[in-house]
Amino acid sequence: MTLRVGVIGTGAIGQDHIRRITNTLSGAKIVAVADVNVEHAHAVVKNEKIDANIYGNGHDLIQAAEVDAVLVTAWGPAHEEFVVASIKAGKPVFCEKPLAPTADACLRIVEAEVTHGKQLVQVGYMRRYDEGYRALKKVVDSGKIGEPLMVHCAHRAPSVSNFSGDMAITDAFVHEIDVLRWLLNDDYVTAQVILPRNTRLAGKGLQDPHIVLLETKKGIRIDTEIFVNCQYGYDIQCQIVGETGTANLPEPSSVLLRSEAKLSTEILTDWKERFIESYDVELQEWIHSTVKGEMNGPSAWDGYVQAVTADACVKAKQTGQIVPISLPDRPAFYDKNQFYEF
Ligand code: NAI
Ligand code: NAD
Ligand code: ISE
Repeated sequence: MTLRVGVIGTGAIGQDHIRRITNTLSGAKIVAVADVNVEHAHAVVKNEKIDANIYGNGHDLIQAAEVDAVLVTAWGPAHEEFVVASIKAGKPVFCEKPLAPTADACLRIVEAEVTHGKQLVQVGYMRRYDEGYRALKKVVDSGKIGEPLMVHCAHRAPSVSNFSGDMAITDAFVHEIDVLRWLLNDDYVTAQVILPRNTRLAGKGLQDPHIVLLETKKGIRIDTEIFVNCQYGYDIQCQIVGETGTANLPEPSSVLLRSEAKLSTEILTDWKERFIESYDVELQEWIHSTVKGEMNGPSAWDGYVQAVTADACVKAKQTGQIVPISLPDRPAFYDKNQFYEF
């Protein structure tokens, strides 16, 4: 069976996902696209040479008979209405991160899914599908470095033209929030944010970098530098310090170059390239499991936990305080795929 997918939001990542489903992956085809900017949707369909119906409204796409499953790649504030409408229509929905910009909105999605009674939502946290993170998780789970005690991370991007407010936390750091709780099989209990000297290269009124300190239920301490105008590259670092050793996220493979009296390796500059294989694996697994009627990836509950944690980080930044993070009990509905082992 070929999964017939409708895409809502034909911006940067929407186009990327359309391309990978059309040209790289198997088992699915794009049959419909929608964007608030309809001309843009027309241009994407034309440029990508796909045979897809174009809708001016995401809700019409969700209701369309030719659409089996929905891919939401609109900007964050539009996610909730489309995810909830997909659930109500009984259609599987892959939603790009963040599931929604606020914890309340994520909780409404969780409630809609639990009420519907079948898991239909997957959130686009692709780092769980990254070969490097999966290798790191294997090492941690094997006990080779003993119990994890501390984690040191960095999330660096060369520059971000579209960031405002606290998006360094709510748009970029959310990837660490998700992947670290998966990696450690743990949840967070407190957040603290330290603001270093500001770079002169941040946008007007924006803080950059940030240091975020998270504490987990097991007492693991995580420090992350988020530096989204670092200029030199898109550089994701993660080191786990355990009782008997340390484990580092592997660097992306790169040619070791001896030239012009230098020994060097390239540093990637674009997030699309850094995690290109993870996006492919993530969507391929989503296609396969959706066709089988299963849902195995990051769930709406994971999206909710990420949003609660991000809210606490933003509050910690605003107040300078250590902010407690409290979550309601996870509905049993989500037990099956909690930290699903790949
Ligand atoms: P974008 O701004 O390039 O594209 C968003 C598109 O959605 C635009 O074409 C816009 O017109 C459309 N749109 C917005 N509201 C809409 C609505 N109500 N109905 C229909 N279309 C609507 O944004 P980008 O960078 O593609 O990001 C989209 C989503 O993907 C965001 O949630 C972002 O966080 C996520 N993302 C995830 C990444 C990842 O690594 N997983 C990387 C980049 C983005
Ligand atoms: P973008 O601005 O390039 O594209 C967003 C698109 O959505 C635009 O074309 C816009 O017109 C459209 N849109 C907005 N509201 C809409 C609506 N109500 N109905 C239909 N279309 C609507 O943004 P982007 O960079 O593609 O990011 C989109 C989403 O993907 C965001 O949630 C972002 O966080 C996420 N994202 C995830 C990753 C990742 O690594 N997983 C990377 C980039 C972006
Ligand atoms: C973007 O929205 C993403 O999700 C990328 O993966 C992230 O690392 C980048 O900094 C964000 O802008």
